[in-house]
Amino acid sequence: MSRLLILLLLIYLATPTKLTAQTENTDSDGDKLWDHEEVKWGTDPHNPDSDGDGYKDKVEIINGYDPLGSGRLPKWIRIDLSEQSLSYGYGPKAVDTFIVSTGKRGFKTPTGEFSVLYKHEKKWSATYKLWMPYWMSFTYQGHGIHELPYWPNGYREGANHLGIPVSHGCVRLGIGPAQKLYDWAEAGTKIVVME
Ligand SMILES: [Ca+2]
Ligand SMILES: [Ca+2]
Ligand SMILES: [Ca+2]
Repeated sequence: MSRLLILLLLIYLATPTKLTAQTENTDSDGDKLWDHEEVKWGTDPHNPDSDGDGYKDKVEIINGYDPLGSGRLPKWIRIDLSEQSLSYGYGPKAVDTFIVSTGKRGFKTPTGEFSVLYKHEKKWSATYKLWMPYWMSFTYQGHGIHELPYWPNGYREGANHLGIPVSHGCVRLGIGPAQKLYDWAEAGTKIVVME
């Protein structure tokens, strides 16, 4: 073999992108979680059922259970005021991200750690005389997450307000995402509101 061929072979073998591509497409234990995903979750890439409870790692994860022990993975909702976005997930997994509208100047949505206090499919705001569908309360001062509100005459807050902080402190979600989050979250789900 010529020197050039040997050199090319060495470069080929030493190329890191090639190595990355290999681990990304490897599922050593056949549990349908790639090896690099197992690293992220902390599960054993050489054992399809890391905690030995009879359920495969991937099966536990897609159903929201802890692949490394008993019980469910903790659910979380994260609201980013500067990004005007809401993400949610469980354990290290982010499920989805939605655009929101949070509190305007003087009505800023409070930052910190909260949890879903209670849910109500269609809550009436006595203060503002409007309906707030898919309501999830997270403070005792009346802050909640809900769908774009609408008035008794049927007029609905415009979706063009999403991405702009124009609410009275609540976190407004679009039609579709609001119900999706409402159906997924439960009383006690952790909520973090950050700047
Ligand atoms: Ca695997
Ligand atoms: Ca595994
Ligand atoms: Ca298991």
